[in-house]
Amino acid sequence: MCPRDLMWDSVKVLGMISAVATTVVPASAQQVPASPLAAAPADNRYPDGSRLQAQYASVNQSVALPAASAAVRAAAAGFASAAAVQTDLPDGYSLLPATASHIGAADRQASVAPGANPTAAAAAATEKFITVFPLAYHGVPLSKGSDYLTVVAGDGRVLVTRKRGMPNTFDATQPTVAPAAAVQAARRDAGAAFGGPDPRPELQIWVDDQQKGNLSWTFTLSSGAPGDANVRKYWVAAVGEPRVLNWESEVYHTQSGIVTGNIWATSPSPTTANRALEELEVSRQSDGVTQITGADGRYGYSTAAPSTEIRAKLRGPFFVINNQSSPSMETAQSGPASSSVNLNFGAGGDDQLAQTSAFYWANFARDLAHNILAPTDLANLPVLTNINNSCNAFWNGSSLNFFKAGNNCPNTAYSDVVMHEYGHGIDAAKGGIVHAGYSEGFGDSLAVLATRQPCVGRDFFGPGTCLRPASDVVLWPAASPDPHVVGRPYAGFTWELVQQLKQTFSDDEAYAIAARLVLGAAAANPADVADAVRLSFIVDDNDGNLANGTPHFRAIANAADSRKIPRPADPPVGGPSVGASASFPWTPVKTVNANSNILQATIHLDKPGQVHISADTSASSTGPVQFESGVYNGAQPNVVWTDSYRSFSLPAANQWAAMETKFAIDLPAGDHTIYWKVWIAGGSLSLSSGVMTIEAFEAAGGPAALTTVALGQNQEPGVTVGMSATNPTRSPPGLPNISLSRDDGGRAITVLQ
Ligand SMILES: [Ca+2]
Ligand SMILES: [Zn+2]
Repeated sequence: MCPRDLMWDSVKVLGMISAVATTVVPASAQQVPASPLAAAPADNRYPDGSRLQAQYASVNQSVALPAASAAVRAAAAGFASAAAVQTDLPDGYSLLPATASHIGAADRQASVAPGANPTAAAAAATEKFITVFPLAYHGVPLSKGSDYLTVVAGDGRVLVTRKRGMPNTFDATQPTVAPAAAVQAARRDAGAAFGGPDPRPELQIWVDDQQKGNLSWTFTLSSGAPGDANVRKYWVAAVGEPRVLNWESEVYHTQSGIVTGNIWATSPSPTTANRALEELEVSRQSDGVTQITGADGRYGYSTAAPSTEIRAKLRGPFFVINNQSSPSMETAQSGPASSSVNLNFGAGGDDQLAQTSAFYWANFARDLAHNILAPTDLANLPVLTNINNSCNAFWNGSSLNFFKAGNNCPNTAYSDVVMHEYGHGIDAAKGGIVHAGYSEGFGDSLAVLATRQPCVGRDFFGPGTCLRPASDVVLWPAASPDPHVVGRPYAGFTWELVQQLKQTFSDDEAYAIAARLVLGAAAANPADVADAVRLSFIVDDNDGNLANGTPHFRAIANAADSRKIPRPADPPVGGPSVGASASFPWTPVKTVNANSNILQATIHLDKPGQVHISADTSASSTGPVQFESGVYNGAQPNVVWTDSYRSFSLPAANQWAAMETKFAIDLPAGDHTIYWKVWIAGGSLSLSSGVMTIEAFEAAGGPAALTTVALGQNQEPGVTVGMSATNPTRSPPGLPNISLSRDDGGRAITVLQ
């Protein structure tokens, strides 16, 4: 007999004993043990079978059991006893199929007939076949607990039968309440914590305390979150009003609690955060049974045990901390089953915080990527912390490895770095690392998506420093022997993708969509950075046709364009266009001698659109002068959209310069007043007739289409350009200082000072 069968047998024996005890001992005389359920929260309710009337009988009847294997004999015992008791059933009742449990004797050879020798006879006396038949009334199953028990000895004698929970009256066998109405009633009763997916109601007869049969819809409501303890089974009347007849908690806990730990929330620092630790294995000292914590750090045992100790290491189904500088952290807490036994990894100092932080952030990364990881992908991954080295971390094909602090670098077992290294692990698990640059960029992307900020490697070279900001504009293809540099346009793409999506979606939605697109591409094993971007369009597509766009085409396209990564062409524009214009005549001559808005026109957009703006005139002066021009949808005279910014000079008096700007930008729905600006100091311009035309087109490929990232004039691929307004470019005398910034909508603007 295999161990599994032994387990099964012992469970059945226990069940048998308790069933007998409830009827033999009068309820008033029962000793009430300290039940582990006694401390169950008030909003849990557990079934109480004692409300059902049971009738035991001794039957002097034998059934024929074949000389065969235990399984065959058990089936025969069930079948034969069913036939024997069927005649005993009241009108309308029927037995539903059941499987007999075989207890109390070793399995026997098929060739040995029962009673053939003394050993076999002794075995037959203790051997029993126990069958619990569920019941139906006119084809409708009765709720659990209403059943018919037969106990058959190994020699074929029917020892005991028990009829339980068999009503004499029934309210109906045909429902008049719709299943959806029953679910609605239960949802009202259960509240928001059970607002998970819609259940599939089934008809059952609920037997109430008065032993009356009530036709009901039964189903389970839950929060829908895995590992969540909010699960209830409902019975709702299926005739008359859909009232709740009964509900029960379906989650059973004995020992339960939360596992937490102190971690570095960002980079290593003396200030720590206490967080729940998910996917961590706890072990119960009394029986060695283990449980895994859920997303909120909760664990709960479903089998009873006495007051005992709960122990945990920083290990679970996905990650196993293997500390290199000292024994790996452990914690333990003793407590009774009736109260929460909470464990805390109270880490202090680099040595311990590296362990808790690596564990926390590795599971965070796993969670972020769970949609593309099979349960066996990267399971039981060793995480080596406090390796006696400094300023680096690595993925080695089968483990994550983090170094101690030293040489002015922090301990590397912190969020950004853990994300980056696990990114290599995901890349390896999804078809292998086929492009080193993409792999580095994907690791950085994962860090951006997890930490929701652009710096990968915060405080790496000291407080306030950043190893690799994804907000840097590093253009594709970043030619470098260092794959970390080659990957930078991809991290930039991911960062910009989030910024683009945030124009239309909430932060949570934007990060969720970006994660889906970036991780979906990773699952498809990209050949390189450009392939990964292309795959994000494919992941986003909803009709197998990239040529007509994808739901988030505009955002992905703008993100790709921001780093000049090749991408599928814009879909053709099918939508309407609108236009607006404004002009001034050649006479009287328009004169400008200070920073001014020289024309304005308003355009109304029903929906986000791409706006093309063209403005031109001719300018002359009475002496040498330099001036700037541009357009913007705000009146402040010193701000223009960066791509509209133009510089001009008139080297001598009475010459003419063509002064023009042509520009395109995506703008959100609404009214936009576009101002044409001139910035001049120390001179005067005379303008011939001028015109500004504005045309807007329905944005191709869906909404969100907003910013284009500004690129400096001298920018080369692979060169980083600071985008900070606090970093003004000092211009030659006579020209304004200009700086690059972003307006409230995230669009690139140039500020003249
Ligand atoms: Ca499509
Ligand atoms: Zn790397």
